[in-house]
Amino acid sequence: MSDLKALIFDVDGTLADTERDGHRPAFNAAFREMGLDWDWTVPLYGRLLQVAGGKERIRHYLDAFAPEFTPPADLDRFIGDLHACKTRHFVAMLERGGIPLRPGVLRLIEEARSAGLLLAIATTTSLTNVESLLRANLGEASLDWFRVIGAGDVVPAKKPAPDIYHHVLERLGLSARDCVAIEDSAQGLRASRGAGIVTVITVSGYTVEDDFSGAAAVLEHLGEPEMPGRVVRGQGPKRGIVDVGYLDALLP
Ligand code: XBP
Ligand code: MG
Repeated sequence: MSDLKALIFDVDGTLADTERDGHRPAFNAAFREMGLDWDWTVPLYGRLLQVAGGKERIRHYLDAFAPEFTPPADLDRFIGDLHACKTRHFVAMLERGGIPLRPGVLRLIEEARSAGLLLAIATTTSLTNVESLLRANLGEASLDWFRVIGAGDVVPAKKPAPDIYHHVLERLGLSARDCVAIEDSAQGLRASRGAGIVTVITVSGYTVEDDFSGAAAVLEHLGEPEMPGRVVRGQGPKRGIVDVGYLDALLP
């Protein structure tokens, strides 16, 4: 192994399939708690996912799907409170162990750590959600496995803007060619490619139909010895298992 120095993981759809059965019901629980008769169904949520960021997604919903809603005087405050309520519901769901990691995630993280690679996270979701997901699935100590966790509002522009990846590279002290990113969505791919990072896609529930032009490979998931991942497009790993050697070989 030679050039690869760090793996940068997206969270939602990559570390875990969080959108349909995690974030969406958490939003709906928050709507109920705040006395709103909104219901984000599975298909509607798929359309709302075109906008990255929970707060931004609520605002988009109001603009595009709830014209009859009379917004309160302080809309920013209202959206902020509603999103904070949603985050509480999402974290409670994680703490109940409701959202496991996707196939191959823990295996690859452990392999990368033993190989001396740096680990980082570049996500649109909030830091609270990231820490709760890691804590619930990997234990408290796992938070220290990641040299950098770039999340949520730490950057001005969310995916597909490359800001969060630039932020993570800067904090890692590395350049794009030292890293490989693992993403699940076209938005995420545009962000990582916008920062010049070689990117592997593991498609998730809502992103199967996305345009993954520019991805080094598009895979079903990272694979396990007993559950190899199918190759959707591009040069897949041997035996359907993404390992450090395969990722290193993707670097120019
Ligand atoms: C995906 C997102 C997030 C989540 C909701 O993040 O767009 O906004 O849908 O999380 P990722 P918040 O970059 O990890 O794929 O409500 O915390 O924004
Ligand atoms: Mg994602």
